[in-house]
Amino acid sequence: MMSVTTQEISEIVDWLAQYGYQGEDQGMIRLLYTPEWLAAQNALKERFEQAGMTTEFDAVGNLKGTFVGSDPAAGAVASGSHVDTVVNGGKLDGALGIEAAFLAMKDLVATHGQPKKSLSVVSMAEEEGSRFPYVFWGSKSLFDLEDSSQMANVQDNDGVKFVDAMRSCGFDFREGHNTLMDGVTNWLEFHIEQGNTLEMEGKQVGIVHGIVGQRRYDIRLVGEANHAGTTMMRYRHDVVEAYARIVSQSIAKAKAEGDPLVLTFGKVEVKPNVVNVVPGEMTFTMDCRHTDKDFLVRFSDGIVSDMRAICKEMGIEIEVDNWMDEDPVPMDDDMTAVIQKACQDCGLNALDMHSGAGHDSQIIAKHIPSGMIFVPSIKGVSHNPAEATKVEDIKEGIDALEAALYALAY
Ligand code: HGY
Ligand code: MN
Ligand code: MN
Repeated sequence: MMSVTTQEISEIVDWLAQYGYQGEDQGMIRLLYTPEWLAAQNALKERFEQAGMTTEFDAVGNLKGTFVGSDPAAGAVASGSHVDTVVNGGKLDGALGIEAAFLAMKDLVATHGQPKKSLSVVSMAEEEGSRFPYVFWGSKSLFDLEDSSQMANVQDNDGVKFVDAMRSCGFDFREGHNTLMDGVTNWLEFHIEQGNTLEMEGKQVGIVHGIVGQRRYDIRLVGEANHAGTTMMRYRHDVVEAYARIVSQSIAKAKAEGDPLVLTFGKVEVKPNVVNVVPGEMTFTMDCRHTDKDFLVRFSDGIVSDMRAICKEMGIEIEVDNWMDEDPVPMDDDMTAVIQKACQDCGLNALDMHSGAGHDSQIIAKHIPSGMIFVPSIKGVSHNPAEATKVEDIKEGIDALEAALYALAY
């Protein structure tokens, strides 16, 4: 067993990356319901079928490929991740989880024949929230949790409506129960760590015991656009000054709290964004994460009230939209034990750790016993064209994935 080769890994990573790769500097852009997204899903479907899998799309565009098991009553073991990327991301975030599951399952069937439980690889439609302000659209749809009423008027930065983009790819809102994950008894997600802990600790794989909670916000400030030359400083309602005070004060508070709290102001748009105009309006985002739910709520609520106080003092209006609020989620103990034994059997030195990144598994784990395997990210870099993992590390991780899938499905 364990004969997935580094050549197979390199080939499939570059093969799937062709759908949305923008070159070395721009990296990957494969956003939900874009032509490159659809091409990737259809190419995966074809590749799954060529390998002897049955395939199925659900209403919104989640794809599943299955090696059918000998005992239909025994259910299925599923593994996979999300096919969408961030803007200017890497080739591995999400995609590698789909590729690793496919290669591991294909090798298991080639080595051991038909499994008792079916083996299913899932290519989730969307996880990042990079095109539309909604995350986990794919995994939430699997469990009838997606809120389609929230999407009716949602559009991307170019004004393309979510509904139109979805229907242009031949998909639509779900009607009734989503059956794609019916009968799945165990879930495993293989993912790059996206941090530098494994590299710093000299470990080959990470066994994830829990995923952080995260809260994401869109914030809008309205001050007063004015002449940069004639408006004295004391008469200004300058939204960028307010933003600068908010960000520096909030980041200082986050640093004072220390790990594992993280706080990010990742996106900012200023209007009119002109050199000689005092900025009158702006929107920006905030992303706050922690492993402890109560602390996350307390800290992030505190930051929002600080924002309001600064804006009140400066005579600036503020609107806060907390559009994402996901709890920290533990992985299943039995699944973690299966992964630990698989790593031991493969002679890998594993690290028990939490995930600072959000993953589909934090949605799936609430419905199906779930576990995650991490492989190291070189220099901890991710969400960046330079995102990379040594192919030998990926192979060792897939060995552990394969051993875990064998223990669960044969
Ligand atoms: O943002 C995240 O944590 C994930 O990569 N979507
Ligand atoms: Mn990501
Ligand atoms: Mn991811």
